[in-house]
Amino acid sequence: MKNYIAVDIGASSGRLVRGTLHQQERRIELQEIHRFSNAFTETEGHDYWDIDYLFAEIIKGLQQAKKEGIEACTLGIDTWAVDYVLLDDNGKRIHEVYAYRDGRTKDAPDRLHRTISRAEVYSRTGIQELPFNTLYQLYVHEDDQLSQAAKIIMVPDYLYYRLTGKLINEVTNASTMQLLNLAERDFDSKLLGLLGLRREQFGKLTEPGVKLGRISPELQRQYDLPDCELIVAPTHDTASAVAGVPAQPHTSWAYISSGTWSLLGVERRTPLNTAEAMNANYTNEWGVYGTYRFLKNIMGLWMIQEVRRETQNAYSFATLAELAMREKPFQHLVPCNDQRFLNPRSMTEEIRACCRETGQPEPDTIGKLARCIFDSLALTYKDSIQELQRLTDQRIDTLHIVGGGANNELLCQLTADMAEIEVIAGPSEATALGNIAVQMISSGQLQGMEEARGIIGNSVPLKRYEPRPIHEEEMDAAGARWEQIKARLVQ
Ligand code: LFR
Repeated sequence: MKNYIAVDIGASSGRLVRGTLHQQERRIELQEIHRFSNAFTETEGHDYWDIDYLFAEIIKGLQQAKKEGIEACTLGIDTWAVDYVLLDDNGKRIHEVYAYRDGRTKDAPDRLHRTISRAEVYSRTGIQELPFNTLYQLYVHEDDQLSQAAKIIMVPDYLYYRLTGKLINEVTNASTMQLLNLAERDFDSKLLGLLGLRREQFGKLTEPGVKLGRISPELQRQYDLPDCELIVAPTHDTASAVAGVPAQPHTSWAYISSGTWSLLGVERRTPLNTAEAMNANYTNEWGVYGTYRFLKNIMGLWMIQEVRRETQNAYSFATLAELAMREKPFQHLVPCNDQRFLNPRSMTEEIRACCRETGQPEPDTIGKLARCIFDSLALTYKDSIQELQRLTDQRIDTLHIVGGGANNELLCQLTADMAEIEVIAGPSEATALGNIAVQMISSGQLQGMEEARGIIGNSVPLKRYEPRPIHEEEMDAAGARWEQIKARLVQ
């Protein structure tokens, strides 16, 4: 049976997962080969990723695959987006890779938009303003390094480069640079000009599914790796996750890719970069096979991950959900998308301070903190679903929740209740499945996305949540407070 391996690296962990296709049963079987942790660390006041460590973990995972009897495979890589690597003429890294939560871009949007308006950037790129977009990161990057850079590629492009020696800019990740022109489907010359960059400093824009060739023979010999053919995955993890949504054809669906971030949106054939979409901060990231991910970034499980980390990981995520379930709902609400929660010194303290400032009692137990986060996320999802229906002029019947958050029953049920929508939760491994599905399509094993999504839906148990009636008085009081809190949101 053919082996398809997904390297899927998120902000808090990475894994190598093997997929095999059982044609008769119409399902993909996943098996985790190797898992490792990931985190950015602070050095001299800045946050960086350890990219050599990530590369070494990929090599370890491939060696493990060989030990488990995998002699040959195809391989696709996805990671988070927006972070980049500058290479010199010899293909060597010029700098360590800044992590997008690093505070150096905090004021960059305001400064850059004195030169070019937000509206113009949005109409060119269709990308929502997030302070960490590559556009803003490059804007504040050390000038001498930028001018020395022979190539500027994204993190997964760099990992492909280390494995094969081939230099590309894969499109789903490249679109998050906020430097691609929607109409021309190439780098935007005006924006490059503003940054003092040239088109030649980027690689060839490359679509997912393209075959890149084998792992270099030197690496294969040096580390005794399986014989792997690299296929360009949707290298942005969110693009892979959306490819892995088990949507049924001819239904009207939205998704939340629920991990460190909650990415809530719809898949579209055409971008939607109107003024209303810009004001609501919706993005048009490029997806697989010419689609667009019209979505919004919501702060997501990062908030609970951070609160948990601050307890020295004393509680499992399941325990946190249980503790939250025992708490009275809607006692403490925070506007999740306030930038103050992007990378605070202490998430616990930041949530408490926000409650204090908005005249609410402070969540003083771990259960109350967890409840506050889940209630606030569910209310944010509700707002975004309504917004999405308005902006796209489309009724949404089903909300697919994929990613790790699909396992959080409390949050899934709360979302169904708040947004008054049917939720289908799973698969939690949608990113790996989407990555692998594109490899299978590229290898001619699957016909296209429709077939892939059908098979993905058949591969894992999906859980359905119907909206339950909400206690009206409770909701009215919470709703009024929620509106007041949001009105104070500092974007
Ligand atoms: C999710 C994600 C989001 C992106 C953020 C930063 O892992 O890739 O899509 O906005 O991380 O890259």
